Amino acid sequence: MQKLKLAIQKKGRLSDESIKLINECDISFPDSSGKLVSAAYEFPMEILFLRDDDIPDYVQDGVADLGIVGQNVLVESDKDVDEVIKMGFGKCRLSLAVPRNMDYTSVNDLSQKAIATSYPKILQNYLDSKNIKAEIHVISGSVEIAPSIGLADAICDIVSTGSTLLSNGLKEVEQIFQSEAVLVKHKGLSREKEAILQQLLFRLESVKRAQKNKYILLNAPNQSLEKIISLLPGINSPTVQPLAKEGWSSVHSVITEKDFWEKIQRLKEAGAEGILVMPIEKLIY
Ligand code: PRT
Ligand code: ZN
Repeated sequence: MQKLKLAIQKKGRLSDESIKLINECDISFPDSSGKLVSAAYEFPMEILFLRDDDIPDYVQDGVADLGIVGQNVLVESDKDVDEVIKMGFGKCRLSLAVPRNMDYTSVNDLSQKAIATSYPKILQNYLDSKNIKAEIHVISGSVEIAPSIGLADAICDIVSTGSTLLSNGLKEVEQIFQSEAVLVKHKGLSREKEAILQQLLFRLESVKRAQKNKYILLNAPNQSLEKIISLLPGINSPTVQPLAKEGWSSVHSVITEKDFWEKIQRLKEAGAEGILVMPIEKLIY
């Protein structure tokens, strides 16, 4: 039987989350430390541990069938692979930043300036779209120090919290690209591998859906039941069971994480008591 080869980052910001998500799909594999490849137990899959920059290339060439990689790396690599799903982690943005004391009003201020980056293609596309000519200096690491050592007037780099920019005396002036980790696949997988991928996607979707939802249990006075149920638009209508206590019911439902605290507040105001909220492991429709 063929095995699906999934490439993930060996060591870095995407490694732990990638492994966690695979494990939550009930796919486990032996300790990977120091290894290049590890075969999963009880699922036809092998995990390849690579540098993130190599993943698009390996997937394009079919050395790996699938890969988990940041969209920033994927787009910059310009490789011919298919994006399958967004993974929901590794979120960041690629931004332009300038020294804090620079008078900046618009991106036109960067015309004829030197910009340091590890993402020359994405930056060039952005500058072209704004009709701006600037000089791009490609550097592979510590881009944020380029202005202070006189190497560039501005930088284009990954930003997450913004604290790296702050501590280097820079300010973020334009967000040019939003990124998160994505699952990519080789074009032209065999039918057998495509079938394994569908099994993997089924599990991934149910895990990701579960992460976005919570199981909620509460006690409601019967006279408020209608109001409380209207606040709980779950996947199905909520389960309502009478409590031993006269005039009260227990209500079970699934609610989304979005506006979670606001919903809880409204449930309380409607008379709900003993609200219990639990994580969901898998959610299958
Ligand atoms: O060794 P390998 O080549 O595999 O790893 P790497 O060092 O190239 O990548 P790594 O592990 O740093 O990042 C992997 C991926 O995580 C990136 O390609 C992004 O898709 C994603 N990601 C998410 C980030 C960040 N957040 C992030 N904050 N990648 C980098 N950063 C860096 C950024 O370069 C800057 O130096 O963090 C700093 C900014 O962070 P804040 O929080 O101070 O703004
Ligand atoms: Zn890298």
